[in-house]
Amino acid sequence: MQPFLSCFQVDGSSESVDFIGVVVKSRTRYHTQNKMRVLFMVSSMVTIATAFTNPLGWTGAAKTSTTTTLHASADSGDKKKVVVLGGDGFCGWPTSLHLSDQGHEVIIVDNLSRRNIDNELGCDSLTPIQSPEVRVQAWKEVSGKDIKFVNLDVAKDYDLLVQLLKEEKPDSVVHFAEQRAAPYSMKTSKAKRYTVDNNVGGANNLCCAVIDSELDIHIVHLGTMGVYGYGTSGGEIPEGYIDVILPGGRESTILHPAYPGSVYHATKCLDALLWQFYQKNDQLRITDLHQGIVWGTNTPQTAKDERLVNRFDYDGDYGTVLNRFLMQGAMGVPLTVYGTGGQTRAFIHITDTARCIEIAVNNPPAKGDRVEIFNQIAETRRVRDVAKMVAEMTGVEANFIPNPRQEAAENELDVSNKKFCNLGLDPISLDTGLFDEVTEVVKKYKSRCNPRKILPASFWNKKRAEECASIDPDSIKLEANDAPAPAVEVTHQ
Ligand code: NAD
Ligand code: USQ
Repeated sequence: MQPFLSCFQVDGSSESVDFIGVVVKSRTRYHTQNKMRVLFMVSSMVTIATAFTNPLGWTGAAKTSTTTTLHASADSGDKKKVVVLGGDGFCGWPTSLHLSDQGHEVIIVDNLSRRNIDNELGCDSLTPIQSPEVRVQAWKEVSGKDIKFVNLDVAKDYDLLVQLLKEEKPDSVVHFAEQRAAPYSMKTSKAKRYTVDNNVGGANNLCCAVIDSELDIHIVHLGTMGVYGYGTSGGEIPEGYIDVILPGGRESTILHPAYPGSVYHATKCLDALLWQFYQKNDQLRITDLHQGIVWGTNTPQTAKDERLVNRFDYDGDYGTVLNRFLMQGAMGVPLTVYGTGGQTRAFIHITDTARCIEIAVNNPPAKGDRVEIFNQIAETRRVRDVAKMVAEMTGVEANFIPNPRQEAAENELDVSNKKFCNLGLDPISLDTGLFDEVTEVVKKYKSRCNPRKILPASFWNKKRAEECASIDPDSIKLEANDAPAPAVEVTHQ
């Protein structure tokens, strides 16, 4: 059998995928969840709450605990201790609050690199996010629940990571702590190298740390739909694995071929191989969530107090398409549709992100099971159709600008999300009613917007940069009277 990563070839610029000697036999082999696993748990916990900041740097009440967990798996209803790596970020913060709200014990780990990248880019969240210390204090006041915060670099502070796991003995580690913007990952050689070092190094460190801790910790990783790529795949994309007939008629089940569209997406493909290896070699229990584009701002928990507000990225590097369109519509700026807008992508609301993580935490694979893979999406939509929805709602025009990305101009996307639905998720769909929540947030904080940051600022290659030379960041101006800003040059591809 050929190595997994060489199971495809790229047909020049057409972005089609051609499997070499691999015939897709059936699109989905549903890996049945054993939802009724018997649970045996003997837990002894010694908790010493102290008011100091410990050597790992967390704030709030520090705890030393010893927990002996004798069960291999658990179903819903079981309260867990969860370390959330990247818990200060857009997905990590609301997920941490949701888990805490549901009665799980949460420890956030974050090195605040995302806030530092904002400084580097001269940008900021549209919403005024508070420091981690203020955030956890506000949550304590609102909910009565403690969340610890640990400032640690998952990709660099290996010994501290092992120490944290040994001391806290979590049931699960949810891993959000990666550089997640495709445009930023394509910005410069420095950004490409940082993205690979940070993301792949962090994933490898986490596996090594779980092994060194000698604890049976379930890893839940945030992957991406982009691992499958956006060449039209000719059918429904299954959840992680496909059944194939190899040359010679041999039947096999393999990881879906990887087809990344950016350095960032490539790191998620590399992560996926690491999960496969460490599961096989060390029987680590791992769930990889192939998530679509997250939209929305607040969740029921972050909406409880202004100090809990979630971050909102609107800039050309970190802002994602639907939230950008909603922000542009609310500000009267023409919507920045790249190319023809024929790109079809998967979407999920931020509230469902948090719900999915809890479902994954509550349903770990058994020891020895293959890596569990879920497609974490609600639905798929074409970018120009999303633009049309927002344009109709706001009265702002869609502006088709040259595409800064090397990607298929048009693609179909049909994705299975049966596993989460079978485990109880009733996903929120794109709904103009919910768009209001985002536009209200945008209007509230519009004075914080820097219009120079709205247009794309990272280009996939020299050709794309040349094609985008007409894009002038100064062409977007937010008038005091809210008049729509002048459109940038329109180019249809
Ligand atoms: P984010 O950048 O807002 O949050 C990531 C957090 O991780 C940040 O707070 C950052 O400071 C932290 N971090 C990064 N590297 C770290 C390191 N080495 N050590 C400690 N902390 C580190 O991103 P997000 O939108 O919340 O995404 C979270 C995860 O979900 C990412 O892995 C991303 O790939 C995945 N994801 C996001 C989306 C989306 O639309 N936002 C969609 C699919 C998947
Ligand atoms: N796009 C526009 N106009 C914009 C911004 C984007 O037309 O103003 C287009 C892009 O060209 C692309 C599509 O919209 O075709 C999606 O772009 P995006 O920035 O919303 O999403 P992407 O770069 O794929 O990355 C985001 C997250 C990433 C996550 C991924 C999930 O930043 O962390 O992994 O969504 S997925 O796309 O399903 O792989």
